[in-house]
Amino acid sequence: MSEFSEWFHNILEEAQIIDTRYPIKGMHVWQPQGFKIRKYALKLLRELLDEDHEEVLFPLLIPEDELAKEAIHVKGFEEEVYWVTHGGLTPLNKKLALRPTSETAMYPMFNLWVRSHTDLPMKLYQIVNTFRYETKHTRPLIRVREITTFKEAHTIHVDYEGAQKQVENAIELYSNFFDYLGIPFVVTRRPDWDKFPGADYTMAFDTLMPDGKTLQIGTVHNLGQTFAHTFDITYETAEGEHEHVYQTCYGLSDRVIASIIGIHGDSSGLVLPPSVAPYQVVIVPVLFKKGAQTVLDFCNHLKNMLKDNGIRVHLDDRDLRAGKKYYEWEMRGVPLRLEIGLRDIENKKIVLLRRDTMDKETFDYQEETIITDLNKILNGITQNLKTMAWEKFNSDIRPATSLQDALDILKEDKGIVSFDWCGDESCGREIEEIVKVDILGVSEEVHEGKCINCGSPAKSRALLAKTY
Ligand code: 5CA
Ligand code: ZN
Repeated sequence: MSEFSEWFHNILEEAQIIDTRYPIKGMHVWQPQGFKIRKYALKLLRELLDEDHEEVLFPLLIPEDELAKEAIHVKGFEEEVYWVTHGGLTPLNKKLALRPTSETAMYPMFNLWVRSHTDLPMKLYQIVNTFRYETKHTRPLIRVREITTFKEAHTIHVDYEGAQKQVENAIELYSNFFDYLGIPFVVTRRPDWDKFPGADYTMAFDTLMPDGKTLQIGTVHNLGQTFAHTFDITYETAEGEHEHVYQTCYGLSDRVIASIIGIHGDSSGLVLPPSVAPYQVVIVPVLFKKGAQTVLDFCNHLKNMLKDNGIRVHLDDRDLRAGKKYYEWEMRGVPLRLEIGLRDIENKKIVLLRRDTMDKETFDYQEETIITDLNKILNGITQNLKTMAWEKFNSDIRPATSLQDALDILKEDKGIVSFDWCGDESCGREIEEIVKVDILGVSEEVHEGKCINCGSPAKSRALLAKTY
């Protein structure tokens, strides 16, 4: 197990995020702390999606004939589908699939729902569990067989431009989401041989985990009219003609939580952005016999004030050594710790520890401004986490001018290698063969330069990395 992998497993257990001992491979239990992080991350995403999408909920089971309708799609998923074959003791006359994703659950209904051009665009999403019988090595939150938090959006448009525009909108929406969480990413267009089964093209978000491997944390697919033809989803134009729709879909998974934990965490444990921290502030009273009640009263008063102002706060008045409490809240990633003793109250001071920098400072306490002051610090933590993560990320993207160069970088420094590429599939596969890692995708067009492998004119800048 790599050092990071060991750290990751330990922290999931110690911080009570996920229990991996459930007796089915690739299926895990969300524990209370993990569930809260998940809940707040979902809240952020829902706020973004709800601006112009509507939430729906489809059944888990998909009839075999619907799943099989779209040939390319089913081919892509056939080895990963779990099947329900019986109802009790009775064999079902039609097998039912546990959704690996919901195109084939939703699109037969879209066929019924879409009538007129006035119904479009239609932008729907659901947050559900999906099941994939992954054959690659499973890892908690990163590669699971029950994706417990699959956020899938599906949109329908009258024309190709509408779908293409929506791909851009979705990229912007996900970029904002990852920005709130301080997760750095690159967006690339996946090579054709690596696109979503049934898509015209796939745009993917990748981040870097501390072990130097990239993690695909989201994808946006332009489905063109493939599924519209398969499921005969049509609308009536203003002129009374019937036309097939254009579609997109995009999704995120439990990997969002994996990247928050992996990217911001440090040797003392979790470091949580305030937006998803179960507790944003923890108050630890420093108690001695003398004045203990005064300190507790003050801490309670402060706690209630923070709570009334929407800050998630916890007062840790357990009868434990302060050091033990500090260790625990650091490990759990609480962004801000306030330590308050009798002397501090008398001097109108509090001691404040920032989890992101571990800086301790003594802070002037003023009843009138304490909320604004703390919110300012919390925002500062959010910003700083994002800045630190992006700095690290950017320094881990290195240009290569030859394949040997790429090999050296991948061996020594890991991370992402950028290079000029002709865009040709056979050349791309050759590159992957030689460097033994995947081409993530192409990031931007280039107008000069030669392909790193075959020497023909390069079309774009592409990225190579060892992936999860
Ligand atoms: N229907 C489309 C859009 S929702 C779809 O299924 N796309 S996907 O296959 O690319 O999955 C969306 C995202 O889920 C991926 O970008 C990846 O971040 C995540 N994901 C895929 N498989 C797993 C898995 N086994 N465990 C955790 N996350 C996964
Ligand atoms: Zn080439």
